[in-house]
Amino acid sequence: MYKSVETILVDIPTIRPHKLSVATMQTQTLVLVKITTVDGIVGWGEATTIGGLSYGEESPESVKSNIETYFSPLLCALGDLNLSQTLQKLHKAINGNRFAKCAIQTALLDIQAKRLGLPLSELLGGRLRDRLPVLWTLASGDTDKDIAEAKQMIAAKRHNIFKLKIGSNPLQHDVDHVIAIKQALGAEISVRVDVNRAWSELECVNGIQQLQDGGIDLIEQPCAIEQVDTLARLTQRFDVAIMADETLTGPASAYRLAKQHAADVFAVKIAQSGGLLEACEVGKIAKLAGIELYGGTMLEGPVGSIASAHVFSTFDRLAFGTELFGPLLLTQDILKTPLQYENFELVVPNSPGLGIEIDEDRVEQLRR
Ligand code: MUC
Ligand code: MG
Repeated sequence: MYKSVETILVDIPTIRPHKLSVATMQTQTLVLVKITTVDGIVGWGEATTIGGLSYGEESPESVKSNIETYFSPLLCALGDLNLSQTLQKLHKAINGNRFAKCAIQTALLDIQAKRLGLPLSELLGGRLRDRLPVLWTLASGDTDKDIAEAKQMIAAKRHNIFKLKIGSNPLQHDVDHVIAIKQALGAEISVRVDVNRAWSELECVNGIQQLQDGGIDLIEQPCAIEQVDTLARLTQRFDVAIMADETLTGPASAYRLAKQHAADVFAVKIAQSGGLLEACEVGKIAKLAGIELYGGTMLEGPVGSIASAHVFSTFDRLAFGTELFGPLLLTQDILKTPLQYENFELVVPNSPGLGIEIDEDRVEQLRR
């Protein structure tokens, strides 16, 4: 049923350096997966990560190699199985590799939705909204530049919620930077921080107290990935919402975090979850545990961002919005028609499958 599986690495410069505690990005490497069926339907998926191996456990190069060596031969040798049976075979044969699995699953769902003539969201139970609020990450590292960038985004009606990447400077420097931006933008504008696991528990207590007092409304992944007890103690201790990001690695991890109520909010990411269906499961677990949801990103290009949008469109509550701005951080587009960002929101496409059209000539020009 599947004729070919191709993995394409596309290096695209970012519009400005994007500074995280774990890496400074000047370029993003999109990891695109194209699956073609024997009867000629094409599906696309994406397994993009951040900063090589500094953020996640899979690199663009490892994803490409593993898909070519293991996933592709397996998929092309399968008989006429349905989607669940296909995914079950892959899961039985291949351990881990959540990003690669997500890209493959996205492409398979894109194919299936195109076959049925439905938007992908309708295969996930159906969308509850056609538009998603999208925040912007200020990560130039410079307070005045960040304030100017935020004001420009508000004036252009692109974004009115901002996340600041901190953790690479001394704590007080970072906290002062955040509070200066919050004060410049005013009470109406939501300002959040992502520490990307840089702080010890003592630093968390000091930093979060000041950020809470300064009107910041969300603290993302302040401590190390494995420090779940610390995350739980911070969640108990502070009124400001604490969010699990890197610590949350799919449904089993969501279940463990929920049992301990180790976070107020889950940053759901399709790649970290291991697929779109698994991201929906994470959403269900959060709902049952009374944990709020946020639609996260691995700074994917348009394929992963729109796949995520289809998932987030099905969530009952999305209290903290989304950060599906990845394509806007890139200097080049790979779509024939760009994604629609308007009025502080991203429009979830309505045509069959992912609802986007890849410009394959452009991809050919840009591929590594
Ligand atoms: C992360 O940790 O959330 C999302 C937005 C951004 O600027 O970086 C990513 C990763
Ligand atoms: Mg994060």
